[in-house]
Amino acid sequence: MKSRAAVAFEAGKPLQIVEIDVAPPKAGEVLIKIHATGVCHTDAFTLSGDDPEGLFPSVLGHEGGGVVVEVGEGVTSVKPGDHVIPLYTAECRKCKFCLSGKTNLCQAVRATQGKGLMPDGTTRFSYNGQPIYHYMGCSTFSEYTVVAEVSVAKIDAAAPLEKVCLLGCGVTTGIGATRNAARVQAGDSVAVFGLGGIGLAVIQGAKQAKAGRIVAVDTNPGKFELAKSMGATDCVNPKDHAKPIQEVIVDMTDGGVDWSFECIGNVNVMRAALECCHKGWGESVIIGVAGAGQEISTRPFQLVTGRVWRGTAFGGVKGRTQLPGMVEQAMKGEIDLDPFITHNLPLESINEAFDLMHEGKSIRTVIHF
Ligand code: NAD
Ligand code: AHE
Ligand code: ZN
Repeated sequence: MKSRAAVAFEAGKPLQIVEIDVAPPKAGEVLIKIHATGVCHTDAFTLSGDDPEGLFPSVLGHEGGGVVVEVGEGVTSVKPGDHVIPLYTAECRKCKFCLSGKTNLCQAVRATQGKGLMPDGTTRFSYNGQPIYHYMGCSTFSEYTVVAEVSVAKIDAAAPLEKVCLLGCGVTTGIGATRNAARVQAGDSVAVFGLGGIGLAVIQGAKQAKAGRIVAVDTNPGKFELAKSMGATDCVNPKDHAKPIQEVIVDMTDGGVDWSFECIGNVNVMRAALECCHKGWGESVIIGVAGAGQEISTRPFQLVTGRVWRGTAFGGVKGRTQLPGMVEQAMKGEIDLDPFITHNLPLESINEAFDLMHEGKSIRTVIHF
């Protein structure tokens, strides 16, 4: 079938809105009509050319909501008409990772997903007869997309897709990080580096956990008002201080925070986030994605003296099992999606969403098809 899509033909170039061909779902696959999708910084990261797994031409996007149109042979968990969120972290419930009970990082389709292909090693997308790659197993910047059955979370059909699409990545990642990677408890102190969709979701998760102090850090003070309204108790701009930001936070918090979260993808900030943690027990969670070839460093003494460095993908959330419950929480108002949606645009204007993100003007732009 024909599908309007924003195609990334080349790294560093704007997306092009074209009509692509989408082949029917094969065995174990699901064809979805995407109703809305968020634009995450990871899409911009891959488009920039910094992603070692970035492939072109491809259909980016991984924060979508839609409705099942058709299922391939053997698909039993969803049917046409079901409302779904595509998952970049699949959940097969059979692999060593799923069965471990220790991680959400299902590996069932991860190898082919990283090559921009469906599990059988082929693509369902083409343009003028030339193959187009999939992205993160989702490719939500297309009116129609095909994903693996294990990469589909079925959600309540009454949930507004133009809002709960944000649970496909940003909001789930941030809130999940506070619940699963960290286990923020009432009264804990928290530092959040980077106040985009991810950092603000960490703040919302920390507030839900009744954290005592929530220190929000960003070099763009334009982000502070929203951060405060969502629960930040202190806002700090590293540019306002002569001292390294980790020292500023250690001084502010009687020796450092219980938990810190890096939500930028900057390896220097990752170091600061670790080093602002309290001696003996503070833990730092890396969420930001750093470019190819980048490495983190610190004095091993930081770890010897009890700080812990960890990281998380999709907030540690198992998508098929846990995402429907998070959608219910959003419907009950226990997760508030509204503050994240700063802009709404039609697919044709999707490049503006990238511009707004780069200019620091948006949190999430929701793209409507
Ligand atoms: P965003 O661009 O909306 O927000 C990033 C924020 O960081 C901005 O407010 C910016 O002003 C701020 N910032 C930039 N440099 C800074 C610095 N040196 N010091 C302090 N603040 C700084 O991005 P986002 O969509 O919120 O994504 C954040 C990061 O999380 C990205 O790296 C993205 O790829 C990653 N991410 C990871 C996961 C995961 O599962 N691990 C999921 C989603 C996104
Ligand atoms: N492909 C990159 C890494 C990109 C990355 O870390 N992706 C996160 C999700 S970001 C969502 O906005 C993730 O889930 N990682 C775990 C995984 O299995 O991909 C690289 O460095 O190669
Ligand atoms: Zn994302």
